[in-house]
Amino acid sequence: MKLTFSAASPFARKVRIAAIELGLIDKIEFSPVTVAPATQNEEYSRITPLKKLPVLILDNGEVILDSYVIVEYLDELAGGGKLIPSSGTLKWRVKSDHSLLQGMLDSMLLCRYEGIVRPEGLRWKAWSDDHWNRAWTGMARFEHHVEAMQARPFDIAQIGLVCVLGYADFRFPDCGWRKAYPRLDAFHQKMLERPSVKISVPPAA
Ligand SMILES: N[C@@H](CCC(=O)N[C@@H](CS)C(=O)NCC(=O)O)C(=O)O
Repeated sequence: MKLTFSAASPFARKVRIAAIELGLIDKIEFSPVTVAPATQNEEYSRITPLKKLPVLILDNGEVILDSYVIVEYLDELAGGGKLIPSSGTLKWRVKSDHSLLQGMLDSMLLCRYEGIVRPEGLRWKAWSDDHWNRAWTGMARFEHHVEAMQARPFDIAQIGLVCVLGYADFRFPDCGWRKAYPRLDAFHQKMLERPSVKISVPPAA
């Protein structure tokens, strides 16, 4: 199978960490792709009309998207219930935590695009402030229950949180999340002890 990939993408990082944790990394070929809003990539649009990465292209040509569904697919391939609990209260807690983190990442990415891709005269500060605030208040939510989260077996929500914090370091290095959220800082430090997390830290911007 092939994964469309960029080392800068927090969504692709999530899949990479999951694949390492599930012991499937050697079965995946990484295929570098460059995508950005307002830039055409016709070849990639034929693979996924959304023109977003990552997608997983199976050996039979079927395409699996998006990052959560890819992790779900890999989890099932590895026997099921490994990174996404298969039933009960924990399943819904983990999925719900992950949805919040996914939304936070979407908002952070929009802030990045607003600051880098959108022409200066067209930027809308109130809009990007609103999106940044969603990510920031999301971090506050996790600051309050990160210890309970960490007590669970390693799961997709913990991976999502690692990717949010890593992306904050990578694209918003002056945002001050470590000072504002010391428990998240401790969580992040601890997570960096995992080879899957450490090896996937985004390259220096
Ligand atoms: N919901 C998607 C989001 C993927 C996503 O937004 N990827 C970014 C790269 S980090 C992208 O492809 N952006 C290109 C664009 O929006 O034009 C997922 O979880 O896979």
